[in-house]
Amino acid sequence: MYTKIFRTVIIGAPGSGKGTISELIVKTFGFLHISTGDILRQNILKNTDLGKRAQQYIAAGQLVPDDIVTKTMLGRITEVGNKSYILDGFPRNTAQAEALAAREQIDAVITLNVPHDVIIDRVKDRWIHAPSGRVYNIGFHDPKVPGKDDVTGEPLTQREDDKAEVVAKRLQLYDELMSPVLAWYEQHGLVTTFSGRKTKEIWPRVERFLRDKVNK
Ligand code: G5P
Ligand code: MG
Repeated sequence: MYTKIFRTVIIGAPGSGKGTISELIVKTFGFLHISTGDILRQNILKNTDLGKRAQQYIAAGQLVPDDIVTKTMLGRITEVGNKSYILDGFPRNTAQAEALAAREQIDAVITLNVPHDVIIDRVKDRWIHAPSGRVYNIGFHDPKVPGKDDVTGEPLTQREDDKAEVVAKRLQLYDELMSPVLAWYEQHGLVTTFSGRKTKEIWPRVERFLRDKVNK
């Protein structure tokens, strides 16, 4: 679709809409969506070694150890090769950001800034199709058939880490660990922040921003 390879990172609190905006970027610009959370959940579902190691951390709202995540994500980036992509959920702390910077030249960092009260309210209604990573939300993006994935018809599930007490922990961890990462990307002039309470308001601005960038 576009000739220039464009490497993007999307950053935002849990439930801020990273997955939702990434899917819109996939549909509009043809970038690949590389989501750490989706990869980890798929591994849990398949009961792989990675899944077995990651499960307890995810359920508790803690980060999966850096060595496992970094190896997995850099491996995935290698597999992807020379294609435009959007990284969702990686890097998640300074060590991961340094490991990524040593390997890849990132062109833009998109930051989603959604108030915590909005997030707490919306994750209660999140349903996912874990094998594909497709995300739904009751009243915002309903599945065509209640409780079923639109594409496969398989049952939807709720995420174990969307329980209120785990969400609170994830939000706190995000603020603590991502501030230095964002500061580092800001120093490099890479960050553009999109604030709002609704994806409907945020997406048109992200789309315009990316269109300008990829057309340059
Ligand atoms: P994840 O999977 O990366 P988080 O915590 O970063 O998880 P999450 O929860 O996946 O982020 P999101 O992708 O930002 O949120 O948001 P989303 O799914 O698109 O939107 C949230 C909900 O709101 C959806 O139901 C959506 O339909 C709905 N929605 C969107 N827009 C609107 C709107 O305008 N209105 C309404 N009403 N609804 C809307 O990470 C999970 C865990 O994996 C591990 C950690 O344990 C982490 O906690 N992990 C890592 N560990 C170490 N290092 C890493 N790099 C790791 N990455 C993941
Ligand atoms: Mg997500």
